[in-house]
Amino acid sequence: MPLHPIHSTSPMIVVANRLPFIISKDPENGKLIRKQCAGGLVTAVAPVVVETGGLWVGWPGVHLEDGIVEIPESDPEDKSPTAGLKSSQVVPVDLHKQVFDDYYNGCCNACFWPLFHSMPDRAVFQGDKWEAYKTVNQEFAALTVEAVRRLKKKSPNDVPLIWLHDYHLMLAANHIRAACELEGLEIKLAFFLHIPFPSWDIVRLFPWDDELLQGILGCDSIGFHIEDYCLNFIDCCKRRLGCRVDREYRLVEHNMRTVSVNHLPISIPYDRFVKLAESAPVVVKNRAKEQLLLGVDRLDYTKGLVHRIKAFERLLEKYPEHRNNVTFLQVAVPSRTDVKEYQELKEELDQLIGSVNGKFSTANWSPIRYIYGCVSQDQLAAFYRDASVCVVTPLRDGMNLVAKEFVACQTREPGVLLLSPFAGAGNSMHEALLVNPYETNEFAEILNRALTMPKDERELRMRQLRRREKHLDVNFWLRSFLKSVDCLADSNRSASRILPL
Ligand code: GDG
Repeated sequence: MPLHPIHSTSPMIVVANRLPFIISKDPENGKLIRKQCAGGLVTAVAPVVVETGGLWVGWPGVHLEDGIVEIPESDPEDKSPTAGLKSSQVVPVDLHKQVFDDYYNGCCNACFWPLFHSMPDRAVFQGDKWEAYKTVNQEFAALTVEAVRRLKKKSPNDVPLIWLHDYHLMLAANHIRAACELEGLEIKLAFFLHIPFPSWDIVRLFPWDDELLQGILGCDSIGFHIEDYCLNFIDCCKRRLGCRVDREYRLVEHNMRTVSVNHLPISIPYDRFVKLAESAPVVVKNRAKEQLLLGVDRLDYTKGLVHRIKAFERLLEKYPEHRNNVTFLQVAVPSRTDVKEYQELKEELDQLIGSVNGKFSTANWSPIRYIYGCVSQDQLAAFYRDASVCVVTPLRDGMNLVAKEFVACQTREPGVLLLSPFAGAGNSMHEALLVNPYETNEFAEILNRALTMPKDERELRMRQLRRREKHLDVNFWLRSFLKSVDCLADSNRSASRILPL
């Protein structure tokens, strides 16, 4: 549960590509069990779904045709945020394997992911994949309407709040709206995008951009991480669809409805990370002798991992005094491993890291420690706490939670955050050192500046960063969202009025 319970006036139906846990078979007895995903979204939102008696609609991570017939109840020992979520509150979306593959890999990952990260050369536009995307969005919509019926049967006067998540579900809203209107079911519809919303120049490359924009506009309220993405979206609606818009109040008129566009920067369960850091095992014993540069990312081409290693190599060339003292620890979580581009990226990174290590390693020291895999949250918190510098340098990123988690875990000697201006987080974490990941020399200079920054400057910067992130945590994000859709129960309203630092 969140530390400060957040009350919604409406039962919430979350609709996301994935359920808040993965279902798998217990290897010992073959029984179905829930495996937790510890993301910020689940931590913040699952308790509200539990508390409002709402529902979570999503793909269970396996195809039901693989033999899964029902959602298991949570384990009695389960202390995760989804523990209170009864199996009756979970709506699994059963999708045909081929259709799912075309929708998920063919359209979401091969087209929307690169396009929305402003990398159009990587985007593949295929009509049949777009058709699969439409089909899957209709299926999600149909199950969501079914979920509304269930809630209405139980309490007819409630107005369910449907919250659609991310680029997988940009076309579901109009189907839900039409079906509910036909049956006289009153609802509120909101959408939140976790990745950037690019400029009109990029969006117009998508051959079916009008359908896409109209799909998103099926919601009453649309949320993006930062103001730039809001303005990009509003601009697209005006230029492609000819909508009347108000940039100042962030409103778009479409189909006789007024849609509000809100910037809602997502964040992390700050206090939970502080607690983790306080009890995490020691990684660096003596910072005077050993400095850790840390990178934590999914292995994805948007995260700028190759650029980062090249800059570190340049640092070691230009500033040999760092050799033997500084280690770059990169945690790269495997992601989309069946996609060729991701396999190629892994090979490129493996080779680059091998060559840098070969070039500089001595009998007692190697410059790069590379973990290709997922570490536990305790271990992650230990890395965050003991790192001298956290290097968050994506080429493009919706927000980036790693930057925020690092700051929360800096409970001892203050380190330095290096941040790309192309991450949404770069918009508000002003005390970080900003670095353009494309400029290797400048990048190496800033790495050196971070490693040699005086303690009082580090302290000052980190104190400010921590104050802001503590206040603007994931619960603040959730409250701001509920306020924007007018679903925040009164007892919480005053808390959300406190202005950011
Ligand atoms: C998308 C958007 C936006 C990473 N390695 C390990 C591990 N992690 C956890 C981190 C963090 C999460 O994964 C990564 O979140 P990011 O925000 O950095 O990036 P995406 O996965 O691309 O997320 C992004 C986000 O959605 C939210 O809206 O900020 O811009 O791209 O929480 O801690 N966790 C564990 N072990 C690891 O090795 N346990």
